[in-house]
Amino acid sequence: MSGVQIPSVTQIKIELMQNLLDAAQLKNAQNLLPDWEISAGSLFRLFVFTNFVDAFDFMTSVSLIAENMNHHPDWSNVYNKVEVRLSTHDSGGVTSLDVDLALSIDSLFIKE
Ligand code: H2B
Repeated sequence: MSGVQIPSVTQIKIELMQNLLDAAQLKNAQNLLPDWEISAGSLFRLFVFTNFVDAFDFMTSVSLIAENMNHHPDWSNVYNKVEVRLSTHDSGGVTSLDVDLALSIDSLFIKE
Protein backbone atom coordinates (compact mmCIF):
# COMPACT_ATOMS: atom_id res chain seq x y z
CA MET A 1 0.00 0.00 0.00
CA SER A 2 1.22 3.51 -0.72
CA GLY A 3 1.28 6.12 2.04
CA VAL A 4 -1.39 8.32 0.42
CA GLN A 5 -4.06 9.29 2.95
CA ILE A 6 -7.58 9.97 1.78
CA PRO A 7 -9.40 12.26 4.26
CA SER A 8 -12.70 10.98 5.63
CA VAL A 9 -15.92 12.97 5.24
CA THR A 10 -15.67 13.84 8.96
CA GLN A 11 -12.16 15.22 8.51
CA ILE A 12 -13.27 17.37 5.57
CA LYS A 13 -16.27 18.70 7.58
CA ILE A 14 -14.00 19.64 10.52
CA GLU A 15 -11.60 21.45 8.16
CA LEU A 16 -14.49 23.42 6.63
CA MET A 17 -16.01 24.29 10.01
CA GLN A 18 -16.07 28.02 10.71
CA ASN A 19 -14.26 29.44 13.75
CA LEU A 20 -16.36 30.98 16.51
CA LEU A 21 -15.83 34.74 16.90
CA ASP A 22 -13.75 35.78 19.93
CA ALA A 23 -14.69 38.65 22.29
CA ALA A 24 -12.92 41.33 20.20
CA GLN A 25 -14.54 40.10 16.99
CA LEU A 26 -17.99 40.09 18.66
CA LYS A 27 -17.41 43.70 19.76
CA ASN A 28 -16.49 44.63 16.20
CA ALA A 29 -19.63 42.83 14.98
CA GLN A 30 -21.75 44.90 17.41
CA ASN A 31 -20.35 48.10 15.82
CA LEU A 32 -21.24 46.83 12.35
CA LEU A 33 -24.68 45.64 13.46
CA PRO A 34 -26.04 48.23 15.95
CA ASP A 35 -29.64 46.98 15.64
CA TRP A 36 -28.78 43.40 16.58
CA GLU A 37 -28.52 41.86 20.05
CA ILE A 38 -25.20 40.10 19.97
CA SER A 39 -23.99 37.33 22.25
CA ALA A 40 -21.47 34.55 21.78
CA GLY A 41 -24.35 32.17 21.07
CA SER A 42 -26.34 34.10 18.46
CA LEU A 43 -27.25 37.35 16.71
CA PHE A 44 -30.86 38.47 17.19
CA ARG A 45 -32.99 41.16 15.58
CA LEU A 46 -36.71 41.90 15.49
CA PHE A 47 -38.04 43.31 12.20
CA VAL A 48 -41.42 45.08 12.15
CA PHE A 49 -43.39 45.66 8.94
CA THR A 50 -46.66 47.36 8.02
CA ASN A 51 -48.47 44.10 7.39
CA PHE A 52 -48.12 40.35 6.85
CA VAL A 53 -47.42 40.55 3.10
CA ASP A 54 -44.48 42.92 3.62
CA ALA A 55 -43.10 40.65 6.35
CA PHE A 56 -43.46 37.63 4.08
CA ASP A 57 -41.84 39.45 1.12
CA PHE A 58 -38.87 40.18 3.39
CA MET A 59 -38.64 36.53 4.42
CA THR A 60 -38.74 35.43 0.78
CA SER A 61 -35.89 37.81 -0.08
CA VAL A 62 -33.85 36.60 2.91
CA SER A 63 -34.51 32.97 1.93
CA LEU A 64 -32.80 33.52 -1.45
CA ILE A 65 -29.71 35.04 0.18
CA ALA A 66 -29.60 32.31 2.84
CA GLU A 67 -29.92 29.51 0.31
CA ASN A 68 -27.18 31.08 -1.81
CA MET A 69 -24.88 31.18 1.25
CA ASN A 70 -26.04 27.75 2.47
CA HIS A 71 -26.50 29.50 5.79
CA HIS A 72 -30.01 29.66 7.19
CA PRO A 73 -31.74 31.74 9.87
CA ASP A 74 -33.72 30.41 12.83
CA TRP A 75 -36.75 32.64 12.65
CA SER A 76 -40.41 33.11 13.40
CA ASN A 77 -43.16 35.28 11.98
CA VAL A 78 -46.33 36.56 13.64
CA TYR A 79 -48.40 38.83 11.35
CA ASN A 80 -46.13 41.89 10.73
CA LYS A 81 -43.19 40.82 12.92
CA VAL A 82 -40.22 38.65 12.01
CA GLU A 83 -37.77 37.53 14.69
CA VAL A 84 -34.44 36.49 13.23
CA ARG A 85 -31.81 34.54 15.15
CA LEU A 86 -28.50 33.70 13.50
CA SER A 87 -25.94 31.18 14.63
CA THR A 88 -23.70 28.64 12.97
CA HIS A 89 -25.15 25.31 14.08
CA ASP A 90 -22.15 23.30 12.88
CA SER A 91 -19.79 25.44 15.05
CA GLY A 92 -22.11 25.94 18.03
CA GLY A 93 -22.17 29.76 18.10
CA VAL A 94 -21.54 32.95 16.14
CA THR A 95 -19.11 32.93 13.21
CA SER A 96 -18.34 35.37 10.39
CA LEU A 97 -21.06 33.65 8.33
CA ASP A 98 -23.66 35.02 10.76
CA VAL A 99 -22.22 38.54 10.56
CA ASP A 100 -22.19 38.35 6.74
CA LEU A 101 -25.81 37.17 6.64
CA ALA A 102 -26.89 39.83 9.18
CA LEU A 103 -25.23 42.57 7.09
CA SER A 104 -27.02 41.34 3.95
CA ILE A 105 -30.34 41.20 5.80
CA ASP A 106 -29.83 44.76 7.10
CA SER A 107 -29.12 46.15 3.63
CA LEU A 108 -32.16 44.34 2.26
CA PHE A 109 -34.35 45.80 5.04
CA ILE A 110 -33.17 49.34 4.22
CA LYS A 111 -34.10 48.85 0.54
CA GLU A 112 -37.66 47.61 1.40
N1 H2B B 1 -27.24 27.20 8.61
C1 H2B B 1 -26.79 27.61 9.79
N2 H2B B 1 -27.32 28.70 10.36
N3 H2B B 1 -25.82 26.96 10.40
C2 H2B B 1 -25.25 25.87 9.89
O1 H2B B 1 -24.35 25.29 10.51
C3 H2B B 1 -25.71 25.41 8.64
C4 H2B B 1 -26.77 26.12 8.01
N4 H2B B 1 -25.19 24.38 8.05
N5 H2B B 1 -27.27 25.70 6.84
C5 H2B B 1 -25.55 23.92 6.75
C6 H2B B 1 -26.88 24.44 6.27
C7 H2B B 1 -25.46 22.41 6.83
O2 H2B B 1 -26.48 21.90 7.67
C8 H2B B 1 -25.53 21.75 5.48
C9 H2B B 1 -25.40 20.25 5.64
O3 H2B B 1 -24.51 22.24 4.68
